Amino acid sequence: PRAIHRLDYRPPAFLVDSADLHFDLDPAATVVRSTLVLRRNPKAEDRHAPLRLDGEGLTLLGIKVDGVPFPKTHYTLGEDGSLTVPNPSDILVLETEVRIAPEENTAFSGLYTSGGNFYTQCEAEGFRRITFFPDRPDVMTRFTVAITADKARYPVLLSNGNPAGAGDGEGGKHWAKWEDPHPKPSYLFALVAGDLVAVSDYFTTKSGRDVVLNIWVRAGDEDKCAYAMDSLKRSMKWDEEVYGFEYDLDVFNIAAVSDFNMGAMENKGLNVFNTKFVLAKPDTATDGDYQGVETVIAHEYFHNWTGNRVTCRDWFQLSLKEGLTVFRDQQFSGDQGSRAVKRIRDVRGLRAAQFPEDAGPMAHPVRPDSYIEIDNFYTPTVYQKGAEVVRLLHTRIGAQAFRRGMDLYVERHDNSAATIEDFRAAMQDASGVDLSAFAKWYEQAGTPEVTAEGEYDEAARRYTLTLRQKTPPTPGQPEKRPLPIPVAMGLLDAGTGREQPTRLQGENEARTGTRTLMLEDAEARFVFEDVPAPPVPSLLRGFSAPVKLKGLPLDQLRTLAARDTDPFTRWDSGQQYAAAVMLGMVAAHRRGEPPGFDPALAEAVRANLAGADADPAFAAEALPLPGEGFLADQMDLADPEAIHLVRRHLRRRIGAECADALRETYERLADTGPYSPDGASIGRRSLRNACLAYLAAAGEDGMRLARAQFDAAANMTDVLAALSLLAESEEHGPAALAAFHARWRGDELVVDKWFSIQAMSAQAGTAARVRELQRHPDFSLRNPNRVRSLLGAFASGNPYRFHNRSGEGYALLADAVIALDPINASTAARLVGPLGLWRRQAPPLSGMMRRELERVLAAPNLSKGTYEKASKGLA
Ligand code: DPP
Ligand code: ZN
Repeated sequence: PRAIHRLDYRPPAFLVDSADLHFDLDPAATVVRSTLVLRRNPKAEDRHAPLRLDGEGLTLLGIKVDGVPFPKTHYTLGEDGSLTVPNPSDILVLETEVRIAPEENTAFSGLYTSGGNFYTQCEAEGFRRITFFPDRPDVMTRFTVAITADKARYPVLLSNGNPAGAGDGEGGKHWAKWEDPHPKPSYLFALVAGDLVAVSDYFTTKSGRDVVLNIWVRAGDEDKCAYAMDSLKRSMKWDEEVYGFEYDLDVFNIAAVSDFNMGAMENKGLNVFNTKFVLAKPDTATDGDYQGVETVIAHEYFHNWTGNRVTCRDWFQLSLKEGLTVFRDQQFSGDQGSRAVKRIRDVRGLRAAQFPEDAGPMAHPVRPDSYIEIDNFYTPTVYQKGAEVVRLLHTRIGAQAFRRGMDLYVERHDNSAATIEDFRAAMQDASGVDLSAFAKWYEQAGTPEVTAEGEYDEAARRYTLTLRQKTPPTPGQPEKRPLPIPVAMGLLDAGTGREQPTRLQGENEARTGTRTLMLEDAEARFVFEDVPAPPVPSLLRGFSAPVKLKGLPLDQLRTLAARDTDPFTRWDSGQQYAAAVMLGMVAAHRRGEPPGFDPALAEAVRANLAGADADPAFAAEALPLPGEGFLADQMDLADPEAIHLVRRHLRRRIGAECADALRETYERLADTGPYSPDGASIGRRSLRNACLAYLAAAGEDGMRLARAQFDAAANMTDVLAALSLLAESEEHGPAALAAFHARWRGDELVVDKWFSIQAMSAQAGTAARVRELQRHPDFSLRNPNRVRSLLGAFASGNPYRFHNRSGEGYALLADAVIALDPINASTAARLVGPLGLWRRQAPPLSGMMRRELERVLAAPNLSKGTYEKASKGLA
């Protein structure tokens, strides 16, 4: 397989002024007729370039140019499936008729069937599996779509844009026509057809237009759409208020499908969603699911302006739309509830997924330089780190200038395909701030490490803070340059813990509250005057940059955890303190010494519970110990077993020492009244379940409490929290799991949870159990949600048992990847990721992982996506 390079970008030879598509739908043989009005691109470099249209797996039935059948001698069909016209005229009308087989499409890219209905997924390169087209995002076209299908089997016929007619045809068929007035790239094309029902509502835009909102689901799921609809309306309102972005069609359709490779897709006017991010009701969906629905609905809606109206020139610019849109959905979710708690959760996610990626074999810049399979680059780096980089710009120029920059960006690039440079230029021009140094954040992979050193001069009442940065090498980038790093900070008085005003040398007046220092070079010194006593620096408030802050002394972390004015730093300092203690215990364990116990950890839990009423959601974030992945990430070589044992030991010990306070909080927060997914209620449930987890870790009393909660709870959040604890118990686990399955076997999203809980169990037999579960009648490799719920959860969510000394965890993952690759390559390529991180493990684990990766690479006819992941993992 060949790599595509960013610097090889050339403008397209031809543009498509309009595309008229006609679909005659049939699961086994759908016929697609396309009429393209093509025109040579005045900006193309080669004025005589051939016309090349992408295609993949299409059976060509007919072809005409300017209304006349086109002889075979005038075009060629390439081995890759493409169609080339070597000597086209500068303007031509190309008509093609092709046949495809949607029911055989198990890759869920292009047009496919699921549960008897038709759906599409075209990002990034699925449209070429539907018809011949220049399938690249910088070709923006006006589409009209006509769909013909059997009326009884496919009563609903949807595509992008506005409805433009419908009627009955012959032989029990009917048709519908859709017109999208906005030019768009082919990756935003969508078609949905089948037996679906709509939950409908409307939204009045700021200029007074009524937009019809429909969520299309299978009959029986109508009662699970309310939260998605509510989230959609709030998103539409928020985008008008915060960015001035108004919706631009008469109808906004969302269709939910249970076979979907990703979370959701922002197709113009017709979003297609994984059911996981639409369907929610209290007895089947957890608080986390509700938050996922809100976030993803907002994210896809926000793409209407950042992604659709202004799209990406090429796929190397993917973060232009994804980083920006994640940033926008994070702002939105923060505005719906607690900004601090939202920030904590987002940073937790970044550290869990993006930091390891940035330290592994697939490390790549936010704007990558090359790829073999673009599907492999829908990554935490492009999305989450991309959002952090947008946040850096926002922090640097301020909210008002950022808004002016967005206005300018859209004014300049509406209805066109832009680059990351274009975005930065708009922000720079609107703010008047030179942002050129920030380009490096898009170009350089790896997570910078920042260290701080403070020096207090008592006589001069002067405090000197030295900040240093260093980014470790990543594949293909051995040398790293310093990046501009905004460090939001303040100084606390070490004695009282109170925040001090700060005056930097050269400033006339002291400032109160958080200020931002810019670390632009490898090292910078900041001298603070009038500092009456040695201070405790509070650094990286609000996580002002996606870096690792290292080496703060334990006593300072404790002061910050107890006293800092910034909630993020308070939370993070507590986690960093616990992590440092736990890593010390891991080292002791490896030396064969007893683990010991730091009473400060129990004190912190008690203090947290005592103050929990002020902000239960924050307390719920602060209560649990840092996760196993976070700890592993801070070791030169991970030791998943030692980490797990230390963490389990501590949970048990804290659970026992703080039992009274935990129990008291648990009982005080008992849920009364109907379920509500608002932030405060979620916070109370999270805190209560965090207490329960400690109590259950401490022993049988807690387990009985979990059993009672499992039996009595009326919402899935509480049921599942209890079940995950019971599943760790040989006594309670089997009965609870069986009862859960019997109750929910008809609900596929809940059955996914049943698989995940077992995959994430710390019990000794888990790897064998995961193998066995692949033969369960409810398991199927063909459903991506099911694959993720069992195999993804095991490999990414259960480091202890995935890294079983026997190696059986690795072998079962490799087997699954090899079996899945011919069915659904893009999901297989995602699944292989954890094996690529073998360098993080010590022998003999690393060698076993490597051998499984080699076995994957040796599989015949490997897809290019899985090849890319496996080969880069071994390189
Ligand atoms: N573009 C989708 C998203 O919204 C994923 N393909 O992230
Ligand atoms: Zn997106």
